[in-house]
Amino acid sequence: MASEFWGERWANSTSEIAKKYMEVAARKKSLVCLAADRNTMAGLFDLIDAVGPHVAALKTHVDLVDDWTPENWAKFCSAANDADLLIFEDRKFADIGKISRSQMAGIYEPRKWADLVTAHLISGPDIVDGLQAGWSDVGRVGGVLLLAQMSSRGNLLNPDYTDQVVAKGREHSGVFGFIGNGSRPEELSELRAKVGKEKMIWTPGVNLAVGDGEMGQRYGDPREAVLAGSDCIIVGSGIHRADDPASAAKAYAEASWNALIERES
Ligand code: 5BU
Repeated sequence: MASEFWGERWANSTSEIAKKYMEVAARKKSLVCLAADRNTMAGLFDLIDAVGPHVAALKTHVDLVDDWTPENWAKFCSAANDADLLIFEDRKFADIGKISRSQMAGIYEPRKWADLVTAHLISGPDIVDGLQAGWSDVGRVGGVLLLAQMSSRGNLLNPDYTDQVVAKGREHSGVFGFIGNGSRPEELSELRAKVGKEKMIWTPGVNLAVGDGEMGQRYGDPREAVLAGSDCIIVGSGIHRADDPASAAKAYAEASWNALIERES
């Protein structure tokens, strides 16, 4: 079923997790990853209950939850799995391979619950092997999203850096895809041309209210991001700060799904 909607992305994909994501997205008719940036466990549970049916993945910052405990987190992850959501820890790893592997353990132990994590390639390509080794240490598989662009104003990921990240990441089976700048469709189209047809591009910096956000964040339109080559719009405050998060999530789901159909037809 997913193949009919995802076209060349499905046909070219060699990643088990990318296929899982495309299937979930097709079941829910949503290319939305909710940035679940709430700082209490209760707030996070409420979000899953409200928006679970309308989003395909949940992006977490595990270290910003004030009342985090391993037990509560395990329950939260199991609720996310029950709601058919991929779990994506936006940890932005950046250290050498060996340390990144160790950081997949530690107190939070993302190797046990995260399907996806973000990483900078600033320290070199061994970071991807380190993160993959972290998952294999507990018999799991996961995917790395490399930061090829960022959504924030004045970031230092210039086009030359982006090119190098893409050139190295494209060839690595442990790389699920790339983070692109959802606020600038023209930059995204260029990124898609460099990435090619196979790997995913996921984009933060997306909001139905286009423009500048808080503290240097910038927002672009969901439909335009998908048409420019994004495979998943990462939306935070547009959903979790809405008066009615469920209706907001539904609106983002429809915008993203309709854009995928438009893009592939
Ligand atoms: P917002 O509320 O939709 O602005 O939340 C955006 C989320 O995406 C937030 O969790 C950031 O950490 C994350 N993000 C981002 O905004 N821009 C980036 O370039 C990257 C991640 Br990478």
